[in-house]
Amino acid sequence: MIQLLDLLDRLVSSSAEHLPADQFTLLAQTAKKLRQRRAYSGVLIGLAGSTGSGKSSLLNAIVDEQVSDPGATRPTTSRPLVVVPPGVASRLERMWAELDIEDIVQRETPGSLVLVDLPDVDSVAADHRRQVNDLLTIIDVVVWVTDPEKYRDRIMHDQFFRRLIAHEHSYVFVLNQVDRLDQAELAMVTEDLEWALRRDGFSEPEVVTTAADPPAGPPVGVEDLVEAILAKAEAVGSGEKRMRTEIKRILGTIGPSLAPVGFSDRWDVVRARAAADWEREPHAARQELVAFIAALSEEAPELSVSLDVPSEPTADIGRHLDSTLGRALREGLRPRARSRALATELELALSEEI
Ligand SMILES: Nc1nc2c(ncn2[C@@H]2O[C@H](COP(=O)(O)OP(=O)(O)O)[C@@H](O)[C@H]2O)c(=O)[nH]1
Ligand SMILES: [Mg+2]
Repeated sequence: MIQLLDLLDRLVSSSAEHLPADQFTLLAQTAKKLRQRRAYSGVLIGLAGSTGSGKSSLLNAIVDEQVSDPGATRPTTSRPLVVVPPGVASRLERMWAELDIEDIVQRETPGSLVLVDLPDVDSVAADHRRQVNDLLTIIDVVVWVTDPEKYRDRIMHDQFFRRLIAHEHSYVFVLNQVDRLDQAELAMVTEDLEWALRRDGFSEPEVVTTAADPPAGPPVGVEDLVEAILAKAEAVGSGEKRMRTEIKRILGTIGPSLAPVGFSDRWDVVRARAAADWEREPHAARQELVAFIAALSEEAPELSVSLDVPSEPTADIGRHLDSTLGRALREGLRPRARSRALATELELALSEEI
């Protein structure tokens, strides 16, 4: 397990130079998260959504106790609160400190899951949004809570949902406060929400309907929600299995950017042709080299090599090209090759039995 994390860290270092920015961020986040999470093998559940949708009420209903202040006393919940089963609390302390989480409550939870009541995502403070985004990257299963008014909020769809589809399998969507809808409205709103999520890119959005804190009677739908959460937690798996799955997933994401471009063979051909053309048709030879650089740069965008060849006829142009352009291109492709070797090593380690 430590070996996997070390390899992953080395891959992060080597790929900073050449991976596209979004892929690099994802890779670095994954590595950081797995390091932060290594002391705790269980599954982290986060409740996310906008102010007043019912996150805190749902958390209370799930643990069957008032652990999180409902809206009336804390109109916008700006600080995350975690509910941790006593048995694992000490193992998580360091992680909470790293994440700046101070509100920690020890309670038994269904399936001994760790539950995080996230700050409201519609908070005006950029700091809160950033904290939600940071937390979302370390959470395994996100329970996204919405209500009959806010479910079509464009900010939620544009700023969060669209960007989250990379992790689509780890989401449970909750339509809360369904006590405020009649049967016909409930069917319509649920369908509408599912449609909007599909449009965002979720292929099979799972929507659970609840009333966490209805004006009369006990909560509705909370058992179904707990069941849905436990099923997702089971699918994510715990400990090393979860870590392996995440590493496989990130390797799959960055894989295409590490593909070899077959430089040596192609270079031999291009260089030989340019050298042959050099004296008779220097212009054509140049064009050939420029086209080759362009084609390579398309496949390996990290390359920033321009053509620098003598304008005067040169003896032994083949060797000259090798020691100038050829060397620059080979150097430019080296970080990718190093990352590819590390990715291969990781894949090998992952294929071994645990
Ligand atoms: N009618 C109704 N009100 C609810 C329900 N769930 C929560 N509320 C109320 O909505 C308000 C906001 O709830 P809260 O849990 O604090 O939302 P949060 O901001 O997402 O944490 C509170 O006054 C709750 O009592 C529900 O299912 N039905
Ligand atoms: Mg709240």
